[in-house]
Amino acid sequence: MQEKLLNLQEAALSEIKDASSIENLEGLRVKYLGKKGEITSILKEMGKLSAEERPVVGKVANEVRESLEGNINSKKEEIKLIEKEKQLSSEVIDVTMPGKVFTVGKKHPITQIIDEVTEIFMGLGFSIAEGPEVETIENNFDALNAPKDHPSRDMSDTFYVNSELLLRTQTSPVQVRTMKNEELPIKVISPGRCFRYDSPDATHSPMFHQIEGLVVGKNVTMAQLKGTLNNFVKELFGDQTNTKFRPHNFPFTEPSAEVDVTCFKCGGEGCPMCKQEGWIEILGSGMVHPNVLRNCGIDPEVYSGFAFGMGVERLAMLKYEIDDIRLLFENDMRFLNQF
Ligand code: 2NL
Repeated sequence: MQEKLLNLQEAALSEIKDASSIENLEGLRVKYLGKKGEITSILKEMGKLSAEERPVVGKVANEVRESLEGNINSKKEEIKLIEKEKQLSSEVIDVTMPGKVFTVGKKHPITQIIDEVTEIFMGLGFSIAEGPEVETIENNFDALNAPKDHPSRDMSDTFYVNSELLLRTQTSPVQVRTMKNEELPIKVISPGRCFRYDSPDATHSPMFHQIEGLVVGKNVTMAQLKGTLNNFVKELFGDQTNTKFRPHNFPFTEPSAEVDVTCFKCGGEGCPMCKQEGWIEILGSGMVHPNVLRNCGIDPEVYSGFAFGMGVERLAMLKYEIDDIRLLFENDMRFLNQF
């Protein structure tokens, strides 16, 4: 029996030595040391031994058990260590590798101009009004005193959505909404996107931006319009900038004027930028037509107002000397990053 135990020990130790996983070792523990294991079954035969042999075999059996237990445990530690090292080497971080480059974005030049202009008018006491890009024909044309046969109403000039709705062709419907819904006095500017059925070329885009302004109250005058716009252009283009008001015609204002500013490139001397005129046109303006006030529920006998409007793309093209409006909407970062 002693020999049986020693053979068993030899076989077990060799199996333990070759074990490759914790589960493997657990299987060996059950096989040799478990309740139904091989040592137990040998010990069950102890009854057949003489009284002298029994303690000797018992001692050997205990030694075999202890040696197997010890070997299984130390092999277990060894496997744990190897697995840990494997994991560590597979999770290694190369701290010398270059990081991902995050590019910092910037405002689109159109947004820059809108922010700059609205900032100036906020400084003059205006608040910002916004409205939907899909508008009613009423707010976009009728309320603004546009004659029923005005060419801008044509299907070929305006994007109609259905018989009542269209894509706004200017931001004035925002001010119409303000006059219809808000308390007087009103002092707002409305920056936003507009749409006209134009084929794109160097100076036209079917989608563009406008900033319009509106002041309505008691005793609002053309002198205040001129003062406001003089303040504005001096802040935008510099203190030496002057304005020139030229008579014009808009359906929604009477009288109406187009506004030129001193050429900011040559200071008025005449240069290619201003086509040798010394002046550059940047705005349309006028006193709000009495019909418009009436259409918006305001009594023109009691109240008056001035209004103005400018094209944001035109301002951006002048300021940054861009010669093709389409460049602004191609979203080529090499172009946009210049501003
Ligand atoms: C231009 C001319 C203009 C207005 C816009 C306006 C709005 C209301 C009533 C009266 Cl609600 N007028 N807006 C007035 C004059 C000129 O814009 O050349 N824009 C690019």
